[in-house]
Amino acid sequence: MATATTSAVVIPTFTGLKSTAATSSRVGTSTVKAIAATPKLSIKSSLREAGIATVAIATSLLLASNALAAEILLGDEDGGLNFVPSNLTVASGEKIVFKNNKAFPHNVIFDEDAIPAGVDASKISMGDEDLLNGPGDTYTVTLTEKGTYSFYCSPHAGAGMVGKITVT
Ligand SMILES: [Cu+2]
Repeated sequence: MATATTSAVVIPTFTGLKSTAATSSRVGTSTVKAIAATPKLSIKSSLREAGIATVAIATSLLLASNALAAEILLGDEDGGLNFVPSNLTVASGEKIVFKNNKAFPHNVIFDEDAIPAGVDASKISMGDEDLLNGPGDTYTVTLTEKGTYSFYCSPHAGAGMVGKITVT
């Protein structure tokens, strides 16, 4: 009985707190609504982002196929005196870009004794005295005659900086 009396006293205290409880439950309801709405929004926006990403990939593939350029780095990542790659096959007319990477200066000289007959080495080579001095400097050449072309970097040929391109 004593326990029942105690709880009867406690009840009015809870009633007095009702307004506070109602306020906090309203806050609670709106919080739940906000949480429920957020996933819908994020699903929509992630679908939109996925769409944009697909478009971006399609565009970059298009650009890559239009460019038709092969790249040969001058100097490997460790500063070694190498063309990277040193052996490359390209299609006739494909643009070949030699790009300064490490351990420059470098240049690109085609070996007049190791290119297809009838091709003038001086027309596809840099000058013997010409050097690519700056980072990222490039020399671009286009080879149309099919066959194999040997080339070297004149300052570093003795150290083994030589390469070969096959045009098909
Ligand atoms: Cu070199």
